[in-house]
Amino acid sequence: MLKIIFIVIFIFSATISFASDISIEDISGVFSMRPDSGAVFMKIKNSGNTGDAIIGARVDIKDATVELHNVKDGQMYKIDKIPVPAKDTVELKKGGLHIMLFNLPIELKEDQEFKLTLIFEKAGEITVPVRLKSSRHEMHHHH
Ligand SMILES: [Cu+2]
Repeated sequence: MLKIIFIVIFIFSATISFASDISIEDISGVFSMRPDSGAVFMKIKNSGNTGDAIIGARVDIKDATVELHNVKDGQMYKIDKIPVPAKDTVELKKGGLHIMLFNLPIELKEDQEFKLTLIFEKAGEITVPVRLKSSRHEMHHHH
């Protein structure tokens, strides 16, 4: 009897994880001018028929804080959610929407992997690996 319950739970949870219409591609990250902050970029694809939105995020780094940001007239500002419309792809990129990391420890090195968990209104939590490049490296590319 117990065995049957386990099997049922397993199938149920497997269905949930595959039911998500959200997929995440091209993840990149960069340290900001301040070494204790950084920004994460990616493409978020919604292949479903229902709109979704990122409503929060966290990282597995002690004391670090995470905000959803957008940029207007060269100034970034905090937003409450990042909408991901049905059958659409939202691009988080430099100069636009991004995930902002604050209070990063001095020990966090370039290319050191950590986990970013995005909280979606409908799809729930999706965790992806992230590495930050130094901003000097990034500036070199853009100037
Ligand atoms: Cu920002």
